[in-house]
Order: sequence, then C-alpha cells, then structure tokens
Amino acid sequence: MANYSIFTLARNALRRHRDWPQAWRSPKPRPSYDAIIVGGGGHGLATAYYLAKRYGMHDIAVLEKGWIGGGNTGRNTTIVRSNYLNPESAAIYDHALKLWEGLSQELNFNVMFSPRGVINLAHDPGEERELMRRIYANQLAGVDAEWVTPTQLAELCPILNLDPNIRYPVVGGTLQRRAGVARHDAVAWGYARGADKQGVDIIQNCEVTGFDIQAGRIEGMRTSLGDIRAPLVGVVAAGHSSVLAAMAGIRLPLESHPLQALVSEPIKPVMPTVIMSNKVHAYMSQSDKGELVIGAGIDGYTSYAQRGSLPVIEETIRAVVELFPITSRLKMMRQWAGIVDICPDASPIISDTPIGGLYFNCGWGTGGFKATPGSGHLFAHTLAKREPHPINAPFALERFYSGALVAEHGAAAVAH
Ligand code: FAD
Ligand code: PYC
Repeated sequence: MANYSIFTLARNALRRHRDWPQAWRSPKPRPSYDAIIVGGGGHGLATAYYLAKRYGMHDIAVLEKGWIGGGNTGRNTTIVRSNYLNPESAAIYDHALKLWEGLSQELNFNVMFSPRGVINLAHDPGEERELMRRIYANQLAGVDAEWVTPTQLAELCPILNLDPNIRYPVVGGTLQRRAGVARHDAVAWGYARGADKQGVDIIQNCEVTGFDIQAGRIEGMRTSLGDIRAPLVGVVAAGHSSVLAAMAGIRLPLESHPLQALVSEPIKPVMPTVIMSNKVHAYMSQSDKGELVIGAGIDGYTSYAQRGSLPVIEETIRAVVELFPITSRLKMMRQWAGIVDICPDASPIISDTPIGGLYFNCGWGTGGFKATPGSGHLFAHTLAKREPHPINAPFALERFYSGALVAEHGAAAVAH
C-alpha cells in the first residue's frame, strides 16, 4: 500500500497487526441522501469517488448487498486494454486506460497496474484480416495497436506453441503495448477508501429490494436495512442489472450468462505478457503470485448461479494445453464464475431511464473491469450534470430505438 511507510509496517508487525486503522468506515444508513449508488463493485465505488472528488457531491451512499468487490470486480481476470473496433468504443475504453495509467497516484493506493502488453492471436487468414482491420481502426482512433508475426511472438512469449501443425496454428496477432493487468481487489479497496475519505457512506450487507417511484420520479428505495430516500439513483449492479431494472418496471436489452475462470498452482515467471485467442475461447496471463490465470468463453445458457459448467472449462483447458504445452502437467487450484450482463451489441449502457432521477450503468458484459475508472468518471459526470458526457452519449438506451448500435462482439474477444 503506497501510503504506509516501512516504519508503519514494522510497527504494526511488532504489534501483531492489531492496530491497523480501518481503511473505510462501516456506517449505518441514514434516512436520506442526495444520491445513492446501488452496487459496491469497482464501477459503483469509482462513481461515488468521482461524484465526491470531481463534482463536489458528498452526501452519497453506496449500497452493496454483499461485500464490496465481491461481484465481478473480485471474479475477473483483470485484463485492461482499449483495442476495440468502433471509434465510440475506442474513446470510452482509452479514456479508462489513461485513467489506469495514473490510478495508483490518484488514489494513493497501489492498484498494481502492469502494462505488460495484451496479444490477440489470429489462427487463419480470415481472423488475420479482421484483426488487421481492427489495428487500422485503432490507429485512426489514436489507440496503439500493431501486428506481430510468429517470429515476434516467439520472442514476446517463448512458451507459446507456434508449431504450424497444431489444430489451430498461430499465424500472427495484434499487440497493444499499453494494455496489461491490474490487481482487481485493490481497485475496489482504493476507490472505497478514497470515497470514504470524501464523506461517502459505504454500506455493505444492504440489499436493495424495491424502488419508491412517485409521479414518474425516483424518491427512494426499500432495502434490507430499511427504507432510504434519494432523488438521484445510479444502479451499477453488474450481473443483476435486469433484476434491479424490473423493480422499476423497466426491461433492459440484456442477457445474463455465467463466465468462468480458473488459476493454476503458482510457478516461476514464464508468461511475460497476456495472450488471448478468440478462436479457441481461451486466454492466459500470470499473476504476481505466479499463478497462471486462465479464462473461458461464456456458458451458452442464461443463469444467475455463479458456478459455470464443466464442458466449457474442459474445452478451454484443451485449448490452453495446445497453445501452451508446458501447462499440461500443472495442477489447477481454483475455478469460479461470475454473472455477466451482455447487450445485443456487446457494448455497455450508461443511460438515464424513463424514470426521472434513475440512471443505469450496466451491460459491460465480459469486459468491464478494464473500464472501471472511465466508467466511474463518466457515470459521475452523467449523474451530477443530469446529462451524458460526450464520451458516453453513444451508449444510452436510445440506441436500441434508433438502431445506432456499437457492435463489438469481435473486440470483446474470447468471451463471446
Ligand atoms: P460488480 O463488481 O459485479 O459490482 C456489482 C455489485 O452490485 C455486486 O457487488 C453486487 O453484489 C451488487 N448488487 C447486485 N444486486 C444488488 C442489490 N439488489 N442491492 C445492492 N447491491 C447489489 N473484464 C475485463 O475488462 N477484463 C477481464 O479480464 C475480465 N475478465 C472477466 C472474467 C470473469 C470470470 C468474469 C466473471 C468477468 C470478467 N470481466 C472482465 C468483466 C468484469 O468483471 C465486469 O464487467 C466488471 O467487473 C463489472 O464491474 P462492476 O463494478 O459493474 O460489477
Ligand atoms: O475484455 O479483455 C477482456 C476480457 C478478457 C477476459 C475476459 N474479458
């Protein structure tokens, strides 16, 4: 943690770590707030942080039904990149990437952002064409992107199998050098501590169970800790956005699917970068603890059970063993799933709703971790000003009426 000196660490070690101050308070909910954020994941906490820090709103609560970061924020595989196809997406994800680059300093909390590069593999000429198109689109949008040949790939990741006779031989790939990984829990904790310092009440174990809507405007909500009033509400409840929307009588264009990941036993550093393959639905990186972090595509069925099914993970492991043969004798330590809300165009929704004062930030699907700082910043702007920031204006619900979709299934990578 960046703000503790070596002396503080030593003093607390001698006291058997009994006197660490709480990083944020655990207040009881007050009867009313100026604004409430529903969902204490990275996006919700970041929204509250920027509402307070940049827009001067301090009378805010974040309501979390479980513990902060216990949803997809704590379940994801931490890939951060901005190499999406459409200019609207490149703008929103690169806005986030720029914030990632200074986030540890902004929060005075080490979020361990590690720009070690992200590679998206191509396995045939069709994929190569698609990825080349994305490279050119990225370059036009000011996002760094380059093509890497098999010879370059051998240098960038020596454990990658470049044998031309495998089932899906690697013909090249894209590389975004500014992309990488970060420590997911730290992002939630850093934003929580920063928001708390600005006076935001972070209330855990507080489930929102209904909304109080009068004459088309939000007035408050029912929660497991009692009723709370607020004229402005931002819902950031990935995995359960449709459930919350239904409480307000709104139907969102979302499907909720399990998305799985797993980690191996820790080994010495073998993987200096992140490699993803859309074709075989597998990707891998190495955590700072040495575990290989492996992820799959979504389970095909809709569900709210955070488990996932064995056939999906078997298929992913088959692909990983072929792409990285040294993994064949590794033990896998843990497997888990999160529920991801996916829009028909694989782009997020940051939008007002037909209910005055009620806003949703959702639909980040399989790729919202990378957006956390940008999403929080833009949603804070949208809530504080009651109008979208130009960067998130294309992501309003309106696009499902106008037809101006932002189709990103390809750039959403392995998961779709
Ligand atoms: P969450 O962290 O899920 O926060 C939402 C919170 O809302 C939860 O804590 C939940 O408990 C709370 N909530 C729900 N209902 C209620 C209620 N009624 N009342 C109060 N609180 C409620 N993205 C990437 O960019 N890169 C990746 O590498 C990546 N890998 C992934 C791998 C997996 C296995 C999974 C599951 C997802 C992955 N993602 C990735 C997607 C990413 O995790 C999500 O898009 C992102 O974390 C969403 O953040 P959030 O803060 O909106 O959601
Ligand atoms: O969006 O980069 C991504 C991603 C990787 C794994 C899951 N999502």
